[in-house]
Amino acid sequence: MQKNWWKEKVAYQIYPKSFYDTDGNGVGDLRGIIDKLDYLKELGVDIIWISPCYCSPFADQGYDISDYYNIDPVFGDMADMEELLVEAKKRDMYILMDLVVNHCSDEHEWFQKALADPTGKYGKYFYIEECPDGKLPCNWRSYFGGPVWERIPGTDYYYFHAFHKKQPDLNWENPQVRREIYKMMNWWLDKGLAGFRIDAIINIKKVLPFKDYPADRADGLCSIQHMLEEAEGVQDFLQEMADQTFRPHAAFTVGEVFDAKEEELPEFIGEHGCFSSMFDFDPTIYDATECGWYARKGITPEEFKECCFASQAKYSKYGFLSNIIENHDEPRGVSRYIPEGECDERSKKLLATVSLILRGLPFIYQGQEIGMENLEFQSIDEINDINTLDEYQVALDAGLSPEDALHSVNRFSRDNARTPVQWDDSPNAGFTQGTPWLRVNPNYKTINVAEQLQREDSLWHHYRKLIALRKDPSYAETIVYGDLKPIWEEKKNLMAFYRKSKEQTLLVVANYQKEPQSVTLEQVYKKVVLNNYVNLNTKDSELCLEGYQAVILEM
Ligand code: TEU
Repeated sequence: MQKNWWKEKVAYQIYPKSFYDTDGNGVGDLRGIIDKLDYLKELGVDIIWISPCYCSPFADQGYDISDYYNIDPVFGDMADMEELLVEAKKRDMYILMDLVVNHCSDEHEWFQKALADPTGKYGKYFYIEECPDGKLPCNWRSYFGGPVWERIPGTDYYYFHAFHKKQPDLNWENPQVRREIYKMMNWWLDKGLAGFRIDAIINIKKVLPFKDYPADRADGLCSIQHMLEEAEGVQDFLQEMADQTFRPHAAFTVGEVFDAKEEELPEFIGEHGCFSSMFDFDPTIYDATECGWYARKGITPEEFKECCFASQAKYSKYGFLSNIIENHDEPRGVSRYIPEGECDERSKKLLATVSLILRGLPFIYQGQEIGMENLEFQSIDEINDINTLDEYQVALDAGLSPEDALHSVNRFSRDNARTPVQWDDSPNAGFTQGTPWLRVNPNYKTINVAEQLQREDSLWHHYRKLIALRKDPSYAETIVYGDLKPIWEEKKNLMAFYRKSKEQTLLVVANYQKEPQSVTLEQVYKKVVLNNYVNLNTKDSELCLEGYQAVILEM
């Protein structure tokens, strides 16, 4: 395995709207990130990915960009961004921005010009088709509901949007569009960015000409998935992008790549891959269905374990994964991967242990380090996220009562992860002096950063120790570059694996249930490296683990 500086680091995702508000407008800001850099440094974070903070009308919370070269005033200005880059550098930290180039906002200048002249130069920046008889060019369903086509008012022209209608797709087949995008990326990299997280990137390649696939719901539309499976040639664009931008800057990049086929992995993350790394989404999509969120059944500890081990086996042959248990599009990891009613600090520490010691680069999502949980939204009016609002409608259309529909979408709502970070137990969890843009989880009185910082045995300190272990010269080689080998896979609710380097073997054993469970070690251990419980009960070679106990042993 090739060594790279970034493999030895730990990354952290900031969703700026909900991180820390310094000006009292109820929305987090760049100065808030600057204020918290020392906090993140203390935790052990090196790489920070900031979700979009460019100018945006916020139809999709900033994933609809109207000006790639400016900061939205709600977050501050370019001087703040420049200061953030300088302050991060002083602390040996690296800033990644979110690269959202499958689409822009309908309020972007390019699209405004396209609207004014659909067949002109800027019309060709997008996918615009004339449909005089109103028959759409294809029957694909947009990710946020309804057809991917939207009529340009007062004309017979329709434009394509894979996501919301305020997110028109950029036409990557047009070399001029690609040049504009690379120019913008280089402009940012020259400013001192370490790299990018790359949004929804598989979608840039379309099967053309547009055509129908069999409908998969009563709306007569089909999932875009069918098209993505057939599309070929995304690598031509991505390799060109890497040559023109990332490679000359030696940038670090992590791709949001869903459902890559195994044979494509070398092109994504191999030695000559277009990206440094990509996220492992296999556990997050494990129970996804074509019907919608309401029909998802959730994931058990056994299934989570199988998923993690399968990903490790699949990706590790080709490159270095980025591991997550949550992000801004997912429910909170502790609410999803710990069975209902069993979520407490010990089980949260177990989840932290198994996910941070897997092979790959850990990305911690803001608030994960204190175990922030899902929020049970009381009414659909409390939901801001367009994805959730659409899935609520899908559930109603499928015949669920409003209560059941709300409950079913609550479990997967993207707003679960977007509630403000709980800094302390003062009003609004210390996130803002104003009115927070999204409801604060009322459990902030007990789950907050201030309380966990001062308590040595808190989840926060457990994360700090796990991160420190990854960097400790006595263990780093094994944890970062070592092989991963599962053991006792057949034992129910036990997640255990070896991490091995030439010189060293570590064993992670996690009892993923509330009842105690025992295992017989294959060899004696030298040392308990980390334990989420006060002691470790051993009888000869037998380990007797308490419910949700997780240990790391040096063999
Ligand atoms: O997400 C891409 C994506 O495929 C999402 O539709 C994802 O499947 C969904 O959010 C899960 O519920 C990226 C961003 O991460 C997301 O926040 C944006 O909404 C989306 O792109 C459009 O830019």
